Amino acid sequence: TIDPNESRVPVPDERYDYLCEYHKPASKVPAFLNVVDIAGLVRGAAEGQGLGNAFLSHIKACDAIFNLCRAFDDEEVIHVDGEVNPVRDLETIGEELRLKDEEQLLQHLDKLDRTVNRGGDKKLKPEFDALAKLKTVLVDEKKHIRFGDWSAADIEVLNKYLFLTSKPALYLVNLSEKDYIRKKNKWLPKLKEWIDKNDPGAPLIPFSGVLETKLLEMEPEERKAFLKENGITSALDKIIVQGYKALQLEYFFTAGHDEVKAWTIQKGTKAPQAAGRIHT
Ligand SMILES: Nc1nc2c(ncn2[C@@H]2O[C@H](COP(=O)(O)OP(=O)(O)OP(=O)(O)O)[C@@H](O)[C@H]2O)c(=O)[nH]1
Ligand SMILES: [Mg+2]
Repeated sequence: TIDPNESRVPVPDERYDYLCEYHKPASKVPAFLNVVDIAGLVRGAAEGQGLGNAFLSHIKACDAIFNLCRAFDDEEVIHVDGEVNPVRDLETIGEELRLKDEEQLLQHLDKLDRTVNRGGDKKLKPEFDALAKLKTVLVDEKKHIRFGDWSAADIEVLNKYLFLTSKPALYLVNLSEKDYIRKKNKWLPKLKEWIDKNDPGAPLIPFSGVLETKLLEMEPEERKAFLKENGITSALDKIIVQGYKALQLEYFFTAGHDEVKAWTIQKGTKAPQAAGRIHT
């Protein structure tokens, strides 16, 4: 991958399917998740190794990050670091994101220091203080920003800068078809342990790239039979639904003969405001 690849995927929902089935509407609008596939981060990416710096702008524009790692062996598929080791890969990715934020944060701090402390412009003092507080977590403690304890005022500053490590992460683990079917892989317990320690509560989703490709190539009947025979489901729906959930969005439906439509709102929006989305 060199340039980012973007796709807009409908969020699967049985209730939506039911409404469409029931109303047979002229127009159907499900909820969508935009997914952008970017080049993998190698060690040193924050300093321009591999495809380097481009990832900053690519990730900055997103609201959550899928970290996809490899847990299948295949002599034919080389790994940049030689051996397959997804725990090391998650460490690498996490550290490159942190380093990129560190670089950005120090730049902003330096600039604010010049205007606020040396230039005497006190207007931006609260922003300087918030960034200085961020520095303790990100640089001194070497932690991702989302694990800090932030006040409402800090969050306002955070929202302005869109730091990479403030975004929620999900972990996708690519298994061989065999491991996915038997639901067993030697890395899964280690990855679970790593996530519990480094990103508690973040979703860990095993899938199999080869298997999903194979499923997409099958006819619907054949696919159904294959899934049933092996006692498995495709992981795609789960990946999309969990990805959408990470965005802190939710949706409600309007349904009728003309249209069945999902309306997206921020989680926690009250009904009158939600209704305002429709009646504009
Ligand atoms: N066996 C196997 N090979 C795979 C799978 N997914 C990808 N590959 C192979 O791995 C190689 C790299 O795949 P990509 O999908 O380009 O990997 P990537 O991580 O997106 O790479 P970058 O975008 O360059 O960071 C290709 O030769 C693929 O055919 C998989 O699930 N199983
Ligand atoms: Mg790629």
